[in-house]
Amino acid sequence: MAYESASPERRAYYDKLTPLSTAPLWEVLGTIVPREPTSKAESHLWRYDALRPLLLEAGSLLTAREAERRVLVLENPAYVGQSRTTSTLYAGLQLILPGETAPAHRHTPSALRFMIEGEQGFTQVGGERTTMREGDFVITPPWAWHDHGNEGDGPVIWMDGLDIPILQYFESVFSDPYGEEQHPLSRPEGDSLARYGQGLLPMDASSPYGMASPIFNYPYDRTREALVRSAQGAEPDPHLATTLRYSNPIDGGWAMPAMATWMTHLTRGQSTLPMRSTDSQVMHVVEGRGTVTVGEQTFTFGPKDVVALPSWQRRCLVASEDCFLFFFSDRAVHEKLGFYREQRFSA
Ligand code: GTQ
Repeated sequence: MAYESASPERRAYYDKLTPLSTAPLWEVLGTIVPREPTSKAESHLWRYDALRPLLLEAGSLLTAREAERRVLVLENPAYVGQSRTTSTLYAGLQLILPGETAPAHRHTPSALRFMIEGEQGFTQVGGERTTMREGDFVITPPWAWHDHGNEGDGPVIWMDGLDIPILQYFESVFSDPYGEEQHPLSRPEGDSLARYGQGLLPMDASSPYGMASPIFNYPYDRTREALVRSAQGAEPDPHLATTLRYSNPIDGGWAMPAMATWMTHLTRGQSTLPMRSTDSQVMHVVEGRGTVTVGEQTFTFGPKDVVALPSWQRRCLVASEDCFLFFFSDRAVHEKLGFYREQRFSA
């Protein structure tokens, strides 16, 4: 029970507070205002080779329509049953089989898709379709209608990242089924990228999606080339290696309102010095192999694996092959609310 170490007099006093829904701060002050963050979340690696067959098995158990979204949630072992990958972030692996569609709906949480397998999957967001290819980073802004499908002949698999736990904390999750399989299209494919994704902007540019970027597919071939060229052009940062963040072209900020996203490139043999930050992160291995150390634990990762990195644990990377690593984190919220902190170590 609570207050076990308190003296009998104090406990008798606390017993009078409890029925009045009142509590003594001095018993819990160190816990609710600690000297530094201690995340309850565990660092964890999900191995794609182990999950892929199970995801495909779900494909024979139920249709995408039946499931609405056929997803295996990557649940942090510290939060079983809570659909959380870190304390604030949700990640899952979604499967769409050939010819299937996942029906149109919208919700207040933002979603990102990071494409893992298949070249003929598509998502339709707010009236525009984009074909999703491996390595593409795709955004579903808050309250935008979206449906997904697969026009290829093999399975389509991607990682979903959502800020559901953040909105749950604020008790502000709403959702809305469209009622039909697909929301109508109002623009040709590629329209957003042409208008906003070429270093050019419409004269009176404002995002149709509020605080989310008007680019909703950042294609991997461009991102990869930008990283390779950046690595050739300058020495890597000791802590960040070669990292480029996905930005909203309208204001230069993060591409999504609550979730920060970036990609890190390390060449074979390269490593980073340890650092820690208050944001929790999810790392998806796009290409390459290596190790990631989080606090006391070191995980060996390979292509398509996913790793949860809790807040304020020292982390560093070692690449045994050329690596391209996608990250999303709650850093955008930390920065907007003014409590982002990080610390970089020299060894
Ligand atoms: O694709 O709309 O993994 O609404 C969780 C909730 C995916 C989606 C998820 C969702 C979606």
